[in-house]
Amino acid sequence: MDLKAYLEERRGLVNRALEAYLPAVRGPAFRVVKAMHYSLFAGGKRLRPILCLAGAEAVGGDPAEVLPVACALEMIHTYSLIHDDLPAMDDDDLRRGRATCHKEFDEATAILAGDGLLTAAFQTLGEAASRFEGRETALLAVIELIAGAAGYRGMVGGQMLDLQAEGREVTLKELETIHRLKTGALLTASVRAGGLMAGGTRAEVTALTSYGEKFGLAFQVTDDLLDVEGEAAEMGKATGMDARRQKATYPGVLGREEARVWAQRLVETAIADLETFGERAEPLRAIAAYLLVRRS
Ligand code: GRG
Repeated sequence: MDLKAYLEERRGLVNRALEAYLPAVRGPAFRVVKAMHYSLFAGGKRLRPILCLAGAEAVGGDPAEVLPVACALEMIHTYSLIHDDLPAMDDDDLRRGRATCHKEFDEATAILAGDGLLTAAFQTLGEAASRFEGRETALLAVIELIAGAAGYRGMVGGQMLDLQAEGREVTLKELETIHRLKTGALLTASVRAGGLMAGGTRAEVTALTSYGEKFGLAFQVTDDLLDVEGEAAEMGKATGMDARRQKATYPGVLGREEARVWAQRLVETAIADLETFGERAEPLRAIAAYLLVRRS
């Protein structure tokens, strides 16, 4: 399949929906909404929403129908990047090729923009109830799933562990726990939510979850490799930061070559999880394979 064309089409779909779900930049709290727009429309890959649409497609659903869920996932992801870049966390100046939110606005506005996006995500999910008439139970399950993946048992917990691990040696097992929570949980929830919302069977949703878990780890291994080997201009952020912050990484623990082999194995096993879906999972297969060649 033509993955580039597929991703472009999906990105367009998601971006138009995000424009519709986010409040217009006006009103008394103009400044915080402007900061939310600034970070959300800074040109991210839209990987989580695209995984959500592809999860729906794999179980035979209409991807357009799950757009509110897909957009909520991107809002949560963008909030996490804004907060991650703050001086109290990673203290980064560059994100998605432009100044980070706190650099462009100020720290307080960036904190509020993150809070605004996180809450807008759940508002978007709540407001979507009228679209999912008869499927309210699935929507509630998806809301619970996303809250769990984003919260202290998922991304927030992983971020805590990651910060605590800075400057000390970690085992491979610890590293895996950090990344399963910090990045893997929301990626897995994305593809699972698409399958759940589109009416996938229990077996299908289990297969998508297993794919998502391996995909999440492979994403992190390749992200770590890009931090060592990638070009800052292509990445839209500074590289070499993990070493500077004394962060534990896969290339650091395994060595670059073994990390590459590990990513390859994860991608292969993720793709093997999709056997039951046939042709309909072709986008999920192609997206997983793309992890091994991505440059941003
Ligand atoms: C602040 C609660 C809280 C959590 C932050 C996701 C995260 C947790 C931190 C981001 C730090 C980081 C760079 C992690 C590596 C993996 C990652 C999430 C990369 C960015 O995701 P992409 O590549 O970004 O999907 P785009 O910009 O394309 O959306």
